[in-house]
Amino acid sequence: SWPTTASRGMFFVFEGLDRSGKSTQSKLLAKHLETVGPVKWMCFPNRETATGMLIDLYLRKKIDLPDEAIHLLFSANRWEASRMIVDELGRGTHVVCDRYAFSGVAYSAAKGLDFEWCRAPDVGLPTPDGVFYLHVTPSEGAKRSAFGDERYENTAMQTRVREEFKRPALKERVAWRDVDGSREVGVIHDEIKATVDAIRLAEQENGHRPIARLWV
Ligand code: 2DT
Ligand code: MG
Repeated sequence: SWPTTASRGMFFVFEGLDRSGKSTQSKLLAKHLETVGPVKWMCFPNRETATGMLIDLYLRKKIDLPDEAIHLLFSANRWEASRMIVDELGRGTHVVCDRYAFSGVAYSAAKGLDFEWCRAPDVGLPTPDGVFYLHVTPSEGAKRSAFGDERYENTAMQTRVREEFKRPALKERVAWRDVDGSREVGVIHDEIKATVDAIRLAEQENGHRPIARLWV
């Protein structure tokens, strides 16, 4: 595990398909946590870094890359931020993140890459204290605004990714929570807020656990 101080921040991740409400809910949770302390909101891919610029070009279909190569870039994009995440948590800052390694594995495996091969490069990253997987039914998803033009934004791909997100190996030693994302924004937020506040209270009472390494 990563070395930490006695009172570290908590690390929460939002996962799900495109248009599942991750950005909305992660920003609402960040706002809620700001009432108790410093918060850093982040998202993956982070398109601003060196690897992120290549990922952005790939997603906007400006460049092509082999499936294996783009998979490793997505992982490298997280490793670029891993030290910062650990440092922020160590300083007592809560970290809220829109997508993480779970998207990394689910999207690449949905393209046909071997599941265990996909998981390997992300093994050892900081493990979140909670993952909220926002799921919407295909029919609810279809009701939401139309897909954009980026790679993966089509029904066939989303259907395959949905299946990959169900794999138990994705959730091994991970505090994974399925959240019904078909409901109203405020209802979903209240449920997540209650869960997060319970996790925070338990951590305060039992003493903070060190930050574990993902899938180790
Ligand atoms: P956004 O629409 O959230 O910007 O994501 N993706 C994401 C991967 O294929 N691998 C990853 O590791 C991550 C983090 C999901 C852009 C797309 O990139 C996909 C949708
Ligand atoms: Mg998108």
